[in-house]
Amino acid sequence: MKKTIQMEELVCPMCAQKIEAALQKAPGVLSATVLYNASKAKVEFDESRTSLESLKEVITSLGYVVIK
Ligand SMILES: [Cu+2]
Repeated sequence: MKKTIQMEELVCPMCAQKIEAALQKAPGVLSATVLYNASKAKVEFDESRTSLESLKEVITSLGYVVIK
């Protein structure tokens, strides 16, 4: 399943890299790309192993705000 997570505006490209690395390490994630300019995370995941909500939690646990 592929989903896009919209975050509040990212402060710098390092934020995007940090979120991307954390998502890539999360269980069940097949691929993750964070677009710094758009403040969006594109994630492809195995829905039998994780959920969109869990992935949003990965982002919020790093201190970033998920809009939708
Ligand atoms: Cu930053």
